[in-house]
Amino acid sequence: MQAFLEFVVKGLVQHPDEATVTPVERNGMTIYELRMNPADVGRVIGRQGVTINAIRSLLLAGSARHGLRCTLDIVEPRPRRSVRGFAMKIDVLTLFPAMFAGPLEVSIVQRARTAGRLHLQIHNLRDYARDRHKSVDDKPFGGGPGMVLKPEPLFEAVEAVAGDKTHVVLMTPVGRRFDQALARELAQREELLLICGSYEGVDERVRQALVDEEISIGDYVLTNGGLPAMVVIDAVTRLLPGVLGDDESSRDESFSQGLLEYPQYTRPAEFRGMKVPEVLLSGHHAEIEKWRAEQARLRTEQRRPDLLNEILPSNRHP
Ligand code: 21W
Repeated sequence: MQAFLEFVVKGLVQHPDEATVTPVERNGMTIYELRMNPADVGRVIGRQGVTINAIRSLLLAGSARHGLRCTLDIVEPRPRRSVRGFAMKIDVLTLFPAMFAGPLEVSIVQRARTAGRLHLQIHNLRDYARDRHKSVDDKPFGGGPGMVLKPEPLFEAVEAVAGDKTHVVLMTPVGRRFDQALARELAQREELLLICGSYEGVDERVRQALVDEEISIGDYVLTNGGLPAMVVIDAVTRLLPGVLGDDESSRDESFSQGLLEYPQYTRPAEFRGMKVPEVLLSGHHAEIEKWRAEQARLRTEQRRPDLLNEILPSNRHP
């Protein structure tokens, strides 16, 4: 089986000499760990995970015939600490790993991963279920609708994935509201483990014993904590040293100082009768700065007056 997987993976990647397959036994199940050049990870996952899922199907078909249980995990190389220092490790525990294919494999987050600044791994909670049916949830004690995530798989998973320094976060609607200040706090940590709640919630003992902090992304009801976890990962990744260029960074900074963005325009100067404000075409830098500051304040007053009394006294109305 290992030889077969190695053959398939080496055929897919651009650096076949760096691709390895290692079988690891856990809970009576074999997990084949794939390691490869970070640049090849996207290739092995494939668009929307089609490639990795096809390999998993082959594996499943092959193993069922021999009465074995096995699965496949892509293990990313440990961050190279030498690359001017900092790399953050983020692990995610979810029942729906498929949700995470896509958003975290493009744009700035992908760039951070390939640059070795972000070491991200998605873990399937079901892999940590020990019983024959791999159950991860059960009916609530005391009755009521829906299901509650069982403690056993969550404890097993957190104990397997988290280290001493890991900050364990539960994504839950009752958590602290996520904002830029909290993103900055999290970006200071070395290792995060994001647990995605789902269904009707998780057994309270998970909160008591495992969780350091609970986070919500806002007051609306989602299906599970997967999207919120991706929101946190995106916002935190932008703040890691070396991820954004100086240009992008300073732009971010001015917009997270408490005012809304001023209106932006690009060419053409007139489009379907709509003109770009004259001042922006003038080349007069001081005037442009003044106009932008006014617009930012005006917009903030009209749309988000709550922001004006927050964060910086300099934002306050004179
Ligand atoms: C939705 C879980 C509703 C629980 C006790 C009795 C994570 C989320 C989520 C979800 C409930 C976040 C109950 C903003 C979100 C998340 C799934 C309600 C019912 N409890 N941020 N009955 N919005 N959502 N539990 O939905 O897990 S962060």
